[in-house]
Amino acid sequence: MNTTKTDVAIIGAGPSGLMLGHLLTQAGINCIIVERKSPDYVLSRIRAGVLEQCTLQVMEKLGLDSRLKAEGLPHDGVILADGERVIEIDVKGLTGSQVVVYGQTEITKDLMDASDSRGVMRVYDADDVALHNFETEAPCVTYTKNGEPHRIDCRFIAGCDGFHGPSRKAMPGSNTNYVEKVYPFGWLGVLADVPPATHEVAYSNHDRGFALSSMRSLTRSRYYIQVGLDEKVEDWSDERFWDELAVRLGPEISSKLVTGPSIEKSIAPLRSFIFGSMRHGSLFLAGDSAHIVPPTGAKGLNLASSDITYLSAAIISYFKEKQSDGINLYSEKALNRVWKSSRFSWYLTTLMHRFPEGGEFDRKMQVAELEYIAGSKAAQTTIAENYIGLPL
Ligand code: RFL
Ligand code: PHB
Repeated sequence: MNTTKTDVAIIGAGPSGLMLGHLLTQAGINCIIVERKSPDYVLSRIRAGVLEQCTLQVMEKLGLDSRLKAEGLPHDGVILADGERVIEIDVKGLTGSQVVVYGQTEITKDLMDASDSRGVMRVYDADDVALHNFETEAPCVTYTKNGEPHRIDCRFIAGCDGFHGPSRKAMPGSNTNYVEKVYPFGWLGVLADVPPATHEVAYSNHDRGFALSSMRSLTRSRYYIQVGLDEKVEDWSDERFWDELAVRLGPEISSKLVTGPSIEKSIAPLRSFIFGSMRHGSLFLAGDSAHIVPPTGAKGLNLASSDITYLSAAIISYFKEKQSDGINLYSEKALNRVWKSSRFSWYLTTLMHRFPEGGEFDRKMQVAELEYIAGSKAAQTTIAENYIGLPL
């Protein structure tokens, strides 16, 4: 057995694990990130695109925001539509703040590219990662690499290993201590090198179902449509996707729709999941390992950033100032924000999708609510302040 000692063993090299690894290393705290996949695989996952201030602040604190500042596209508004009407919400005017469109893949790349020069230790292609003794103050993480067994002894373990990783599964009550809502549909997403139809992100609730217009750059678009859980990607040719999208976005937005060959196409199910506790002894959960939100509202990556902001401060204060308040309050503080973001994601999901069991009454309520939002500054302000992200 090859044994190493460090302060914090971090499981998972997605955005949560990399942000935490960088913040701890910057503060002079030793850590090692252990990742199951290869660097190329991690970078090939197409996911989030809308960044709140809390994510921007992490990158700024690390001094890794030069590309983000140069290439990220600030968005001053967001659009809600119902297939006919287009409601433009002036997010900047109502809140004084903005979101920035910059792919999660780019954030991950920026963090990965700076890891070696900053001494952020990472192990990729680690198999059989397992957590031990985290009820004590001397936990450890074991894994195998190229068939060789390894062990990392540490003071804390940070479970940043996403929804399917081993950290939450190792927690007591992993099968019972959670609250979940599974939605009866998924999102079929397409990435294409065509100019976006809207500059602002547009969420549309058409009679035929939900559609979303988003972008990664001025020449790369990201679109989604709501599909049934039994749908298969193979059944959606590019042509069928573009036709359906155009109808659901409505005539005004789709008049600016430019189509082209897809470069990625996949279906993601929608669910909300919140685990009851983000700490047990020396083990902390952060990001998707502790909670999942449906993508409506773009909160997932941003919640990972707020978790990491709280967790890094707590761990730094523990090592540097010998203070335990931060680690003791971490779970409560992080979950407080998670619930509020989950509420907004649920609200927007409920408002903007067609539910198979929903009858005419539900549809009329959605239309009435959109009508109300269109005419109410108070309603638009509520949406805007949630969209830019609630304060930390
Ligand atoms: P990740 O990104 O899943 O990373 C977890 C890492 O842990 C590794 N891992 C393991 N490592 C070692 N041993 C094991 N046994 C392991 N098991 C797993 C994994 O390989 C992986 O590298 O979680 P993290 O870091 O917490 O980050 C969370 C975000 O990725 C996620 O919340 C967002 O992508 C959600 N999301 C969005 N969030 C936003 O803020 N804005 C958006 O616009 C947005 N759009 C989206 C999204 C997620 C989507 N999908 C497909 C889930 C759009 C989509 C379609
Ligand atoms: C995206 O650009 O991928 C995106 C935008 C807004 C969302 C979800 C995903 O709510």
